[in-house]
Amino acid sequence: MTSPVSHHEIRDRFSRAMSAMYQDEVPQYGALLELVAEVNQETLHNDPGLAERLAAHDEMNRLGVERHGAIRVGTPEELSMLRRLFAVMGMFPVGYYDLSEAGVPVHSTAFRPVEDEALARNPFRVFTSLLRLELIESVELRERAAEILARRDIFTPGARELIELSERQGGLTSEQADRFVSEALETFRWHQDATVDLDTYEALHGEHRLIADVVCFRGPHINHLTPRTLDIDEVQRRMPAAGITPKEVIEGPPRRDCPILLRQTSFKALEEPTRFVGERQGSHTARFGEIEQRGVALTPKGRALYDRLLTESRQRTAGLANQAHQQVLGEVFQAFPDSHGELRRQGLAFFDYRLTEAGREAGLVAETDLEVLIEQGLVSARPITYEDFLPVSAAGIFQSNLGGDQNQAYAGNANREAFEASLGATVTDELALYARREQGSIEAVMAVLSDAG
Ligand code: OOG
Ligand code: NI
Repeated sequence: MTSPVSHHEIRDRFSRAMSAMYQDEVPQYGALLELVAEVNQETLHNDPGLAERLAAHDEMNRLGVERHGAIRVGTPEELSMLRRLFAVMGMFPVGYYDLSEAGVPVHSTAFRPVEDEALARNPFRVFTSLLRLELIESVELRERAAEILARRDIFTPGARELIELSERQGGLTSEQADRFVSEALETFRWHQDATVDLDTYEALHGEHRLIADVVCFRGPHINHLTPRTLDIDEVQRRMPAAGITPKEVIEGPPRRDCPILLRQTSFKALEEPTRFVGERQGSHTARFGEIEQRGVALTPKGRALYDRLLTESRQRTAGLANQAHQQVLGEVFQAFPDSHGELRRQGLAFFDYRLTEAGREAGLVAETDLEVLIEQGLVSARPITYEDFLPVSAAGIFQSNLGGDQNQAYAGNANREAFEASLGATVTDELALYARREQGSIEAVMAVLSDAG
């Protein structure tokens, strides 16, 4: 093959193409992008320290291009082919999310780049859910849904060919990559025409709106795209003036000096005219917009504390509007240390350790305690950004866009093995990725400072 392009280049082209298509399909998403860019710019202007940190941590480049999207598929074949499609772009399944507990009959993973340089280049991720037909109670409906799904092919012949070509050649040329992007895009496009009649749609919808969304259309339309903001509270506040109706509360942890994990909010899904088989008109709500603000990745110990505090806050926040909700969350999260030093010393968050200039000039030193080395100015510690998702928040996003409160838990619980069997691969444990990155950075620092080098 002559001059292949990198997987990262293909991912970058694809994420731009997706964003352009979605702006075209959902004009409110374009308005949201403008608002986010405006607030990001103001935030950087008002906080030069933040701007410096982002630049130093290689995060400034990605800020403008960063986004995630979400899709839902119906069968193991669809999921495993998607795995191969995303691999062409250097995106791999990371994490397993069970949403059945929150009353959403799916389980999910996120396809995303894994390596540092890949994330810095373009961290595009796609939250991908597989419908769990086995959770549908009515046998008749379950069989009906399976039958409908078995009849569709969500990939174009061109996409299938180019995926195989990429696997055979170990990559694509620039021209092939462009064709791949436009063929792949077809899988995620919105279709106004349902593949079923209105009665079938309504029967599936009655079982769960999500089932109708997955089963009744030609493909897994991208249901939202999510730019990254540096100040989610401000974007939420300004949404109404920009003509966008936000979901009631921001999901995730409260505002803090040292942001942790992920905060998210979205705008309500649009009601879209839909044509059903038999020429009947109806509508379907599927697509929305979302924003996210990312903070530091937590260790298992930090995550346990987060989960505990979130659970503790749930009763107290139930039914509250966003401002009051955030206030209560803030109070409960007083118990979560809010300085990088404490997060490190208590082993709550992951950091990337580097030698400072003084550290590089220091030669060999006897000290091996990282905290002391940091105090001495020889080593610096940067928070590692959380690149993944949160099941409770994801359930909140699903729910607000499915409308109503169908949040009765399903009896069938997490089933990672079944998901991996459908995927045709294991999912990478996200915590192991952060731990490996932190450990690697410590070893690199120590190799230079101590005799080990
Ligand atoms: C996915 C919702 C979850 C997130 O950011 O947590 C999600 C969906 O609605 O398909 O995108
Ligand atoms: Ni999302």
